[in-house]
Amino acid sequence: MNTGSPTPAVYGESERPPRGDYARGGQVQADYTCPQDYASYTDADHDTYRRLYERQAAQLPGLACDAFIAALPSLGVKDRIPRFEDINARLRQATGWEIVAVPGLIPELPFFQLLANRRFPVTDWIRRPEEFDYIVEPDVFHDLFGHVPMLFDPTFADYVQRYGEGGIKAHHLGAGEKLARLYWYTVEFGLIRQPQGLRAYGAGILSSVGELQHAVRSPQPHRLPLDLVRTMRSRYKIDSYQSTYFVIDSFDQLFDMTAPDFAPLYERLKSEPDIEAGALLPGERSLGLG
Ligand code: HBI
Ligand code: FE
Repeated sequence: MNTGSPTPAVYGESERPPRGDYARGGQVQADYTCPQDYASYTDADHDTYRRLYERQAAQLPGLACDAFIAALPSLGVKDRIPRFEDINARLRQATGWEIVAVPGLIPELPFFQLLANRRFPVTDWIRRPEEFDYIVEPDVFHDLFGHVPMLFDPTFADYVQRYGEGGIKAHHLGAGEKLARLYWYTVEFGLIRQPQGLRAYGAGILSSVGELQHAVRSPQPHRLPLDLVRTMRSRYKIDSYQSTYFVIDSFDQLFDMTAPDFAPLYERLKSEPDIEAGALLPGERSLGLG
């Protein structure tokens, strides 16, 4: 496919055009997947990955959830960017998921369709050295390190597939933006209460150098029990740490709460106003730490 001027529905409310080469000499398919352009990685790119991995892996204990820590070694090599096919050999066996390369952010519907088919889109390019600490758009480090270990957890993996199926329906009902907020507050920025305390399972937290401490330990942000309507009403910021996180008790809870048809929820949401990022409703109280 040749998408000269792609207009993906970008993460959150960003109006920048997405980065990444969506033409690639005709290598990008209609579903936005493409071969991982492994030959284009420079030594500096591999070094960026190695340093990001090392720094992030060092701060996981006590902050990342058990499922994430257990599966991280399944990514394989840590001193260079892994080949997606090598990860797929293990991932297919574990949960039947596979990762597929994409040139960057893709539109909502093809994104949902890939998830519904247990194919997780992974951006193949890596950030520039000057973006080492922070990048707004997902790159290969965010997508691989942040997302892929959780896809080795069978219940979480089923949740993401179910999310994709729900996304296709939401898209056709005009509710894609509302449902995207559920993705944001779970898959990207979710917290889980484990017996030992609060831990992160969201990829945006787990791949961020500063947000891991902020999300799990700082007294600053609000932490609320996950509620479908509350999350789907909640706006979010894409260029700062989150000011509100939603907490689950188990991945079974996440899977079970997304079993019902969401169509009645979308109807209800039409008469419930959006909530600004970080705002609390009357009567809401933040959960304690720990
Ligand atoms: N594309 N590559 C990529 N990665 C995403 O996480 C992504 C996307 N397109 C759309 C999208 N996310 C959103 O609509 C989700 O937040 C639901
Ligand atoms: Fe992400």
